[in-house]
Amino acid sequence: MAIDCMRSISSITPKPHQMGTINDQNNNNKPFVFDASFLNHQSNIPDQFIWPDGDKPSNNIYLEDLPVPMLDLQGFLTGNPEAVMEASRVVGEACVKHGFFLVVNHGVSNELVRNAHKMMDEFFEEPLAQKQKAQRKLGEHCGYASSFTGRFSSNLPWKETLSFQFSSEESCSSKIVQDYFTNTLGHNFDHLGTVYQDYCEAMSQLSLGIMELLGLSLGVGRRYFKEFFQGHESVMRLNYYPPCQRPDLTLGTGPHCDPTSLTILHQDQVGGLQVFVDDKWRPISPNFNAFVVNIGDTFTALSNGRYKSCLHRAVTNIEKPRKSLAFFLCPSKDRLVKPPQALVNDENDRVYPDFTWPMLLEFTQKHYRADMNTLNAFSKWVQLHRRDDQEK
Ligand SMILES: O=C(O)CCC(=O)C(=O)O
Repeated sequence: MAIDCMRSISSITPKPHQMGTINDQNNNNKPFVFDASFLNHQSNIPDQFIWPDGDKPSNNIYLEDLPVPMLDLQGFLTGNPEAVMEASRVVGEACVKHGFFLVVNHGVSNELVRNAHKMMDEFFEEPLAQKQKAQRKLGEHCGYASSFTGRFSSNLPWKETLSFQFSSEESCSSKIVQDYFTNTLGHNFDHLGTVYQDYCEAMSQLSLGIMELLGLSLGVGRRYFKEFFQGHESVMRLNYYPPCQRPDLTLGTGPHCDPTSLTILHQDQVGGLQVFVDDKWRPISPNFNAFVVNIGDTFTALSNGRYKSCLHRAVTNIEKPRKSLAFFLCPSKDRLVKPPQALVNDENDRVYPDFTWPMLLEFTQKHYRADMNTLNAFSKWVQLHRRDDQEK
């Protein structure tokens, strides 16, 4: 989850010669916008979207797909004890290696997934003014955003996103997503709210099931992490990547590890997700029947460093728009993130300090652009602040 933070639209300062290149509407000192309908025909890519040589997709020799294990959840969902143990073994092995695996027979209806993609087309094909009704506000991480509404002015991602909160807290889970769509976009978008409410509920259930397997695989029991994430306050993000005439220069999502706990991603049939393993970028090809699941930094901390949160990115392509649906599981805001005692012993010292999810979120929003070192940088930052506080 590359979490961008709003500063102000005017803080982006493109060179004067680029103004018309980015968007002709901008000539009269209007704020810059990522106008996909204009940009996707441009072969003259604005500098802000051109990544340094080391990150350019053209500089990577592509190998075949990353061999990620395919986890069949049928036996787990029907309560077959042998299948549960086998599933937890597969998950554990993947998480020690790179933290990525696929799940199939997951119990989420194909129709719901198809509708969730269809609703993305409806939203992102709306005129900009309509999408901007959900504009992400200063300091917030939910809402409609494009590259030019983030806090960065270089290495910008070639995409638009809509992010919203989901809570499994009994008191507010009933219609949090539906209410968000109605309140920000109006009643014409009620049907999107209904679909994404159902989708988030399905993701919540699936992620808690995966937490059971993660608990078993780490030897702390099936209930430990499931209970830890009860009442979770998670984020759903719709990623919309317009075609780009220079996919060799740009990235749809820059390289990052997710600071969150667990990500469940569904990509459409276009392809673009890549994971950095053994010093190489390796694609994970689309599979409509599968969700791509990966460990985030917060779970790395919960596992006392045993399970990896791995660098990944999304590349662009010249022909078709690409869509992905990302559900980011996060602990509720007052939960202390610390590994279970069973994972800390004489051979395994504590690796990361105690923290809460809002602290890490704030760090990635205000102080640090998420990359492969976020968790280490955050740990140092926490320790430094705690030392300062003690010395006061
Ligand atoms: O679209 C993708 O394949 C990856 C998206 C992603 O990494 C993110 O939203 O953080």
